[in-house]
Amino acid sequence: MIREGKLILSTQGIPKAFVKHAGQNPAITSIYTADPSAHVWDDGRIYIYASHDVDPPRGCDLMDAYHVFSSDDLVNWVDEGEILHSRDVKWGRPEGGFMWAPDCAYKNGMYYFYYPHPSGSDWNDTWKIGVATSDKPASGFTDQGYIEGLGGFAMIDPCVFVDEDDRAYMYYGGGSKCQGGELNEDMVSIKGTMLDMTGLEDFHEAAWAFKRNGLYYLTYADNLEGNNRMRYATSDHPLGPWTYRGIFLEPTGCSTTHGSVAEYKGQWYLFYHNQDISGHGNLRSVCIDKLNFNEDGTIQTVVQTKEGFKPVGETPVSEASVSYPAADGFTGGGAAIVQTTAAEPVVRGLEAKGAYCEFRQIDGGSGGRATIYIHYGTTEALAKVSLDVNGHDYSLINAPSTGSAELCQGIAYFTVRLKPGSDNTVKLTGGHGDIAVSGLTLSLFNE
Ligand code: FUB
Repeated sequence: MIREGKLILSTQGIPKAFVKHAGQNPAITSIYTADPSAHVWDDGRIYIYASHDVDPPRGCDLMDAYHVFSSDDLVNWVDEGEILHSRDVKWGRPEGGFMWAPDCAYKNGMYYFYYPHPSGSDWNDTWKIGVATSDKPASGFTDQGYIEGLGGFAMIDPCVFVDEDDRAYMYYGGGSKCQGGELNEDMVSIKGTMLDMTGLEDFHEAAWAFKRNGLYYLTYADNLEGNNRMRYATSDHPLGPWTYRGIFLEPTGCSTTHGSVAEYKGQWYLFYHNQDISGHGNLRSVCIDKLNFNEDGTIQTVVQTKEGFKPVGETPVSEASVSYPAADGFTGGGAAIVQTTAAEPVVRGLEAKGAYCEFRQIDGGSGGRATIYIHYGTTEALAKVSLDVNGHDYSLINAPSTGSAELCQGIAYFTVRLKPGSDNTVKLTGGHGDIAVSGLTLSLFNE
């Protein structure tokens, strides 16, 4: 691998060599993501606000932070990085975690990020709906506290729908109860009181509202034991009463189900999660499939595909990137840089616990967000490496099989924060399967 020119300065570009020309499900694989809320904003891009399942799993209590992903073609997704962590929530549960299914809305030049989080150690009885705001869709969010005056039941899974007349409505609920209400102009308080949403059959959680051809839709997860499905209801009014319409997503194989619906470039899609990569109900992955309607507005059962679909537009390409080949790395703990029969040296031995490869003097430009692309190869169904940047333990990164541990044709990526200048160290630690790494490519955001 050769170092190519200057650092990437595009916010949304993807290094050309990594642009995918075919889709797949799950659509996001490098980290575990769940509860996708998809929105198309004025810049023409589509954004997914997702929750993050922490690996190794324990339960939904460990869920710590939210990542945003953006795309122009629904196949190539930019990891915009973490936008909020439970440690940033001053009013939140002291033990952290429990950052469950979120949503985002835009109004008057501001993005409002809504998320459910307990305010006390007794998590089940202290749910609140927090709000963080930013003037940008995928960075710069600051927590503003929680919406006052709500409560009395499982207040999870907020969804905010802004109607064509600019009035905004919030829905939430779990434990078989769904409520909705209108938000005030400030987007952080409720006009009057929340109302029970009537007419839904077998509501469990995961409310999502949208409008198509003047008809309002409310979708949600049902209570099917161990295998929730998605159902929906329609109404002529944003707050009902609702008419139940049926099931449109059959079990995905995951005990929870959670979805959102958005139209992008003339086609409607369902964003949902399954557990296909991990086989574990607390390590979920976002999927995208087409959502089709009948003439009368009813929704056809979604066909869950492995192959997804072709890109639906052009993906901006980054013209410059910086690559750090394995030969530049410093290894230890049993890892070593070896010359293979393939063209480039690779780091091997990463299967040993504690084995690592460190890339030093990484140029962070003027500092800020940077996507780290890891070039890897593995014959394991799912290998992993642990990513540490400047001493901060970011995450285990998934590396699904590429069919070869010598040719490093796989790419796994994650967005981190770098310091200005070149005093940055990226460390990959193994111990999670036999994986070869041929280097990193770095893409700086233009903040
Ligand atoms: O991800 C945590 C919880 O699981 C969500 O809030 C629910 O909708 C279910 O997906």
